[in-house]
Amino acid sequence: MRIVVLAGGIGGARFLRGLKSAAPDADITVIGNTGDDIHLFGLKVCPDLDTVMYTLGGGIDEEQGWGRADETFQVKSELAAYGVGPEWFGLGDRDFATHIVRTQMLGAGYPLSAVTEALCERWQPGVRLLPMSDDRIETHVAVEVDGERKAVHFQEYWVKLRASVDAQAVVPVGAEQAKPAPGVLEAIGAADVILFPPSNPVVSIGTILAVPGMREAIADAGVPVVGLSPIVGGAPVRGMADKMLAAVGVESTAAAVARHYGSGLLDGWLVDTVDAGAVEDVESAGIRCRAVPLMMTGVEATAAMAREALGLAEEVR
Ligand code: GDP
Ligand code: FO1
Ligand code: CA
Repeated sequence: MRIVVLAGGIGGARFLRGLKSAAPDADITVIGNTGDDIHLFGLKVCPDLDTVMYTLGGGIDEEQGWGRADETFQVKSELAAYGVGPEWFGLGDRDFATHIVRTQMLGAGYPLSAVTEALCERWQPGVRLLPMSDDRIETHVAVEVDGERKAVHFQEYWVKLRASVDAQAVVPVGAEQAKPAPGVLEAIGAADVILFPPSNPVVSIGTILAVPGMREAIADAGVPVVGLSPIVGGAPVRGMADKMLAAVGVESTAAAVARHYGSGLLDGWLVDTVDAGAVEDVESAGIRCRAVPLMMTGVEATAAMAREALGLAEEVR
């Protein structure tokens, strides 16, 4: 079975670990979000691609959900001693090596997709990890700070400002001119099922869908598209999805997120058991819906979620 998964960072990566366990023989292609990417110290950092790569490759800091296990921060403190920041973004020594290799290869002329493949040679994530695009796309968030309206990089909004101010708009800068990376449209066209893990609907999956041609390819694939809600009991399990959803005028409920994707894109939607009351609402929007446990407390619980998603895909096929 060929499965295509659109993934952000932590939510996407953890779901993929469960999916691999639930479908060990499946051929899984991951289309990763690159809207969170940021250039720091002359290096290109791809948080969501790295989170997927490290999580599936066994190098992730499990508790934190991003960055490397057993990390140290010598380089960061040496940079700070020179007065070179930003200090608000925690790049560790082990992680730095990834960004150095990536930046060196990009400088030599390799596209991000080829660089990602090369990095995955080491990590062996057990999936084919493709960036959504080789073109530079950066999510910016419009905020008002001290009466001044400005746009900040998504990482500045989340990591520096800790999403403490409301987001007025979210813009995937560069998306309109971008093309899907090589292999992306082909993987979608050859898929037997397409899954949206419980990733951020705006700054992870929304950004991937903003790449021209992506939505159409998914709709035209003619295969079941099933998603899992990242919103449980009216709030994100972690992160700032509520702020991002508010910025695009969507309520932070499992049903509202399903309606936001819409029946033109989604065939099936899983909500958590605490949101069983939302099933009828989602189904009235033309999307088949089930309520099942959606907390990724471990690989087995997550594998059960993946089996439910694949089961729902068979039902709507
Ligand atoms: P990020 O790039 O690291 O923010 O990760 P993603 O975009 O892939 O996923 C973020 C989303 O995962 C957040 O909106 C969370 O609410 C959701 N999430 C995290 N853990 C869980 C979980 O155990 N269950 C569910 N249903 N959602 C989760
Ligand atoms: N998240 C933080 O909250 N603080 C950090 O200092 C931080 C550093 C960082 C470095 C590399 C990396 O791959 C991810 C990192 N993250 C950090 C996570 C990342 O900013 C976010 O979780 C996602 O991009 C949110 O979608
Ligand atoms: Ca992310």
